[in-house]
Amino acid sequence: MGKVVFISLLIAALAALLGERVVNLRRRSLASRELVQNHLPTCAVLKNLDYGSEDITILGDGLAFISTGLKYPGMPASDVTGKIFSLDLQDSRMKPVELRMPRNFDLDSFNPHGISVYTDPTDDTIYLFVVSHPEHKSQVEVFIFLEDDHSLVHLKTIKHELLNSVNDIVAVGIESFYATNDHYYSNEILKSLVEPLLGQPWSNVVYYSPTDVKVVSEGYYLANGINISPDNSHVYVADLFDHNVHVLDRKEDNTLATVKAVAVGSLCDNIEVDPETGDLWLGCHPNGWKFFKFDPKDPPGSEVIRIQNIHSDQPVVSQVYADDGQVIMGSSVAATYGGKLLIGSVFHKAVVCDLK
Ligand SMILES: [Ca+2]
Ligand SMILES: [Ca+2]
Repeated sequence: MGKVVFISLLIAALAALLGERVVNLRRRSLASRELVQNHLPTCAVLKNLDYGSEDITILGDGLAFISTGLKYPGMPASDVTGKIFSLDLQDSRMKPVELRMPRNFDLDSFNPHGISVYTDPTDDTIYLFVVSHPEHKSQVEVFIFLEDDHSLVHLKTIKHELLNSVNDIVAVGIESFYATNDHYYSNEILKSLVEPLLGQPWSNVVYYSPTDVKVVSEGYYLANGINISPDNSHVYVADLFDHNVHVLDRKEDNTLATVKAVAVGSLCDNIEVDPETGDLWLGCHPNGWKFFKFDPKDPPGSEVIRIQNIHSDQPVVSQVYADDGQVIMGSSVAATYGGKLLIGSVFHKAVVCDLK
């Protein structure tokens, strides 16, 4: 019996076995509500970013890094190779600039996904960590950013068996980070067919340093975005399918302890944290059916959600922006600086809006 036939039979058997439970679980986790438009007064589409801008992060001086050209199984993708752009939010021209990549780096297989920046407090060197999926595998590329030269210097490639299906990372040192694995399996068929059907909470968070690699939090349906509080005491993880942002307490040994989950009512992707207010900004998918079954005639929408006072008894969750897909489809990230809101997407455009 061929492998594909066997897998198909296995899926059919599992579907029959789990039946209604799976259908109900999927229906709940994919959320099919209709979106009411909630536009901001002034938004503009950013130039040169037509093939996704899955993740964005902004330095303290308003310089944003943007990953583009992600090829993710099941999502529309272009033939354009992956790139990293920067955007100076202090410059009113709002023009993204492609960063020059090192000569010794394999650009053809570069498939950038989640990103994170770490500034070394001892010498202000800026380290850019990028999740990449060459041939749909997962690895983390570490670069140094040379601002005057608009270029990246490649330092190293990090691979590990625990980093099996990485979505996003948050760097906590020049060689250490937390990463989300959005799936349990690495194999494409198991990952894209069997795992979604079973709908089990097998996704996790891994801590990585050169001397210590371990699973530090588990039990997620699809752990996606990850970020850290401005004082580095708490880690936040967005579970796309349970519609929560999980708050985790960071221990001395870098393990994470669950504090609480904050309901966001949407399929939230990446998380950015405002360094001054500590507010969380989330790029979310309001309708999972439309997002996963992409149809340009009935496009997936976009939604930006902010969480204020997340550590208080009553966090405030509010929708800041919503679009039915006419302006931007499949928003995956939202980041703010100086009254501007940047919204990026998995495979579509990026826009910049005035918050007021
Ligand atoms: Ca990120
Ligand atoms: Ca993501």
